[in-house]
Amino acid sequence: MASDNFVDYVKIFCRSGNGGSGSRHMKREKYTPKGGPDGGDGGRGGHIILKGSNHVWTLLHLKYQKHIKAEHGEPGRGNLMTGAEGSDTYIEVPVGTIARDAETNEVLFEISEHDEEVILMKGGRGGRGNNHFKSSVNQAPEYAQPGEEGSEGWCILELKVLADVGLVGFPNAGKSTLLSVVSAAKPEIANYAFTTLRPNLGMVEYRNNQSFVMADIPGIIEGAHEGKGLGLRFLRHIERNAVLLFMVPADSDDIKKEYHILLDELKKYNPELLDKDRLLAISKSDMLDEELMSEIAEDLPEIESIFISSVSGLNMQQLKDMVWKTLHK
Ligand SMILES: Nc1nc2c(ncn2[C@@H]2O[C@H](COP(=O)(O)OP(=O)(O)OP(=O)(O)O)[C@@H](O)[C@H]2O)c(=O)[nH]1
Ligand SMILES: [Mg+2]
Repeated sequence: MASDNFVDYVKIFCRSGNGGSGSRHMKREKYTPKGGPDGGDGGRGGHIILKGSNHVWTLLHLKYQKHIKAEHGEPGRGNLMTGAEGSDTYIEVPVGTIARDAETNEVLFEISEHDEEVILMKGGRGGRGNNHFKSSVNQAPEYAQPGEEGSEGWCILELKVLADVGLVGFPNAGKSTLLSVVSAAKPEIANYAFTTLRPNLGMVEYRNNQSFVMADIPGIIEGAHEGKGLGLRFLRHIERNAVLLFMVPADSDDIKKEYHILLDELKKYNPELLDKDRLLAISKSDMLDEELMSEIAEDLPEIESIFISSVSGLNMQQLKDMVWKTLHK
């Protein structure tokens, strides 16, 4: 069985650092007994920063670290010395991570590159020292600004599946087998439902050294939109421009019907999924002879379809051409 250490969703509580307070120091030196205000500014509080990394693949490392804090800034001091900034706290996340405000569910931003840094929670500004508040009427202000407080709140981090093609099908349709044949990925394959529990990604080499990424996701079942099974959960955040490749096995009793059940689950889950381009592959077609194939071809859903077999290799290149053409149309 696939291990469940593929964590693609975490809720974390973040608190950025408070700004340090400004100083109210008065200059007092041997020859300048009334030197006036020389209080420095407080240091800024530490930010909480998300940083994209190619070295992490999941959000597992955040699953058990729910509270993340950054340091407070130091107060300003005399002689116009600014307080030290609170150090920032970096959270390493995989490329393709989306940050949301947990309260409003609003998407804040997305990390799309290695080393990209975005502030998730800003540290408080340091307060200004009394030196700034000197005026013609008050040459020796006893006042300095307090540091601004840091922010705190719950955030959601979610991982998108960065793929160009998503395989959509009932369990056992042959999705993982297809991925294993067209890419170097080695997903688990077995003759039972729900072999795949987390997405497998594979790079499909295409003509002229071009390539696209295919995602094999867990099988989708009737009632999936009500939370049954896992497949739709991953489909939720597949790349915006991805093509959906539906897979229905050749030995299905009713290919058209099966396709429509899948489509219906997608629609009930999130109608926006229907905005994606769709293709249909009739898998395991090595089980068909010419006659059966043309009989089935008479009654297919009205989308671009192709008979394939990962076992015999039937139409593998044609399938890639079809996907490529759809991705680049
Ligand atoms: N005859 C034939 N059998 C196939 C073909 N592709 C896959 N199978 C078999 O179908 C069964 C299921 O294959 P998987 O690739 O694990 O199916 P899946 O869609 O990934 O299934 P889940 O992960 O459970 O959703 C396995 O026993 C495969 O050997 C094919 O082209 N022809
Ligand atoms: Mg599978």
